[in-house]
Amino acid sequence: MGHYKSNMRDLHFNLFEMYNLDKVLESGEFGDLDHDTAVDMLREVRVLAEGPIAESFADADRNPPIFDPVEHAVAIPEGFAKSYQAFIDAGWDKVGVDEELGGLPAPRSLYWAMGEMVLGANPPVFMYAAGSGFANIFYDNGTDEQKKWAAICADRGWGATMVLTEPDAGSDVGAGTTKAIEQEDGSWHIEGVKRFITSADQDMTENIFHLVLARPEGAGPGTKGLSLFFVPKFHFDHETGELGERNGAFVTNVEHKMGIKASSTCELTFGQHGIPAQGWLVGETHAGIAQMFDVIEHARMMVGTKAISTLSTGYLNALDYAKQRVQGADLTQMMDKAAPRVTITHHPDVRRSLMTQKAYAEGLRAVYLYTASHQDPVAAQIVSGADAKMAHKVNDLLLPIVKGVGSERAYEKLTESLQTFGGSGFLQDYPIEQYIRDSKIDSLYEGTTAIQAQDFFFRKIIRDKGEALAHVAGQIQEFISTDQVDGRLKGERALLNTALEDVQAMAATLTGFLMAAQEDPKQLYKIGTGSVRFLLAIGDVVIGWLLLRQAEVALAALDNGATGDDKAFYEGKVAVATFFAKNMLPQLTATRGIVANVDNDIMELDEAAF
Ligand code: ST9
Ligand code: FAD
Repeated sequence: MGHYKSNMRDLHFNLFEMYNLDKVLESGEFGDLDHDTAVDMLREVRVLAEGPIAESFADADRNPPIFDPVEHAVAIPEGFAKSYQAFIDAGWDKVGVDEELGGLPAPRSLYWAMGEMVLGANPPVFMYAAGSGFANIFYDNGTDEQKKWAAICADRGWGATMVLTEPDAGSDVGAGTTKAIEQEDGSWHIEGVKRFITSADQDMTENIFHLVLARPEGAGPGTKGLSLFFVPKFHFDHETGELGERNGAFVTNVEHKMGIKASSTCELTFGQHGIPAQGWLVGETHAGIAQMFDVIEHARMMVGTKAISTLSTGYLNALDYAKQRVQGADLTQMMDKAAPRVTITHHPDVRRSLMTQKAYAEGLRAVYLYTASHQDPVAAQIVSGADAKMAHKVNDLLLPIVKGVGSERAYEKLTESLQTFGGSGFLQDYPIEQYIRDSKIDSLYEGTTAIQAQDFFFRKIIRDKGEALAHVAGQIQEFISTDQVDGRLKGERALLNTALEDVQAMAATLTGFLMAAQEDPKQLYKIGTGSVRFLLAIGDVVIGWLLLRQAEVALAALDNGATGDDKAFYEGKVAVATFFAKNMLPQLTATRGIVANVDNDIMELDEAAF
């Protein structure tokens, strides 16, 4: 048995019992794809994820890709390449991709549920295999001519990258200085050095195409002055795809990292090795940052799902261990030194920890799948009654929660998974230490948590005039006031109601600071100080709400006489929702007080005093 433990029962529960995937499929929006096929797909991906994909997880961590600075080439370890190939050979990289590119359209909830398993088993496999997805975005944004190139990229299985970051332009992408110089033939030469580029070289695909943000000569400052360029590693015949000369984009370093070592993180240098780095303006329009955000939105969803999946397998590994590890006597027999020894699942603190892990793993799964359901208008209508415009806004609103809250909570609660193992958790004999190292990146790349929190407040709430937030809050309110289980979750509903009021009060406080900033700009600091707390607090409300909705579905199933494994599963659903409501939601009242009392003391403090 490999390291990765999927949670197929919970995936099925979310997809079919919560979010009505059957009705989404019956809409006909996804062709012939029906219930049985969807179930088969999930099963097949699970087998692959738990087997060949997971197989190289530890080995590629201990023996990561090797960089050859002379050839500017990255060699991927053989075991990992096999895992990657198993995924590609089965054609899973084409799911969710347009038919024009040889893909199989699928509901986003199904796509991300399958993605969860790959991302939990061996995340870099999913990342290296994203070429067809990138080609789809290139296709959507490209000219008619470029659409043909996109089809070639997907058909020939080329790798792909998103190229934004520079040494002095990380969170602040608009500080980028990489230049683009227009050529007489309509193409461009790119010059500059990009940093931290995932998958910028590998030896598993014959070619790689880079989607690069660069500033055309004379363009203005900031992100709005950036344009998006298609820059292949090898030139190719634009009709047949046949490879030509090497283009002038070379990997000049590969980073040594804390985790996800199998994923090559590269410095990528354009036009400084005697060969120009030739690129083509995507769509022939200078709308680089908006186009790149088409990629970023997918990548943020991916990062959150990766983190959540890692927490889930961390929890399930911890649970298995806890059921077997015998240590100490039952607390009620603590004075009897001869009392029988018990498995650690008998200890209240281990149960508290396991239930905390379960709550966030399953709660966050519910959040990412709810979000995914708003990535298809047909599904959004079924899941929340949102029309296409509102579905788009709800997805926008929830992405910082999936990414920001998902990554923070997963990393935090994975330390609980490790703690469950005691000292053994610290060893490389178990996967948890690697899970922790591998998941730390999730709160960093694709926009740090601070950036997610600001995006959430300024763009997704204020700029949206609170419309998407009101839609989701309306759903929560409706749940609070519509009891379908004869008062059995009455106390929990009351706790959710208080928590909702708490975050609404926080939103009002932060909005108040924004208004006050018109007179006194320093009031904005208070938003900056409170915004991550606010994001995490809203995350808890959404998690608490979805867990309670799950509990309601579970209670109905129990009332209908569920037995055996199903009975245990549904009882677990009720227990975890109740636990979350009682143990996590009340903390938001304290956070509300903290946010209300935010001041500028730390901003006024002399740096020397830190
Ligand atoms: C990275 C990659 O870290 C890590 C992993 C790579 C793995 C690769 C594999 C990925 C697989 C997944 C993809 C598969 C594809 C599958 C497809 C299947 C079909 N939403 O606020 P302003 C835009 S990469 C949308 O003034 P500043 C918008 O156009 C590095 N758009 O920003 C806006 O204009 P307007 C990641 C947004 O102050 C314009 O930007 N790096 C959003 O100029 C300007 O907005 C980062 O993420 C949004 N939320 O710049 C950087 N926000 O307002 C983090 C902005 O007119 N930093 N736009 O609409 C930030 O995000 C900053 O906030 C900033 C600020 C750069 C945007
Ligand atoms: P900085 O921006 O310097 O941030 C440092 C700290 O300051 C952070 O805590 C941050 O939250 C805080 N901070 C910065 N600005 C603000 C602000 N305005 N308000 C509040 N706090 C702020 N990039 C790509 O383009 N493509 C890739 O494929 C890619 N892959 C990556 C893979 C790995 C393994 C890594 C480590 C990075 C990758 N990146 C990639 C880059 C990644 O997106 C950046 O590291 C990230 O956006 C943060 O930028 P930075 O590292 O420069 O940190």
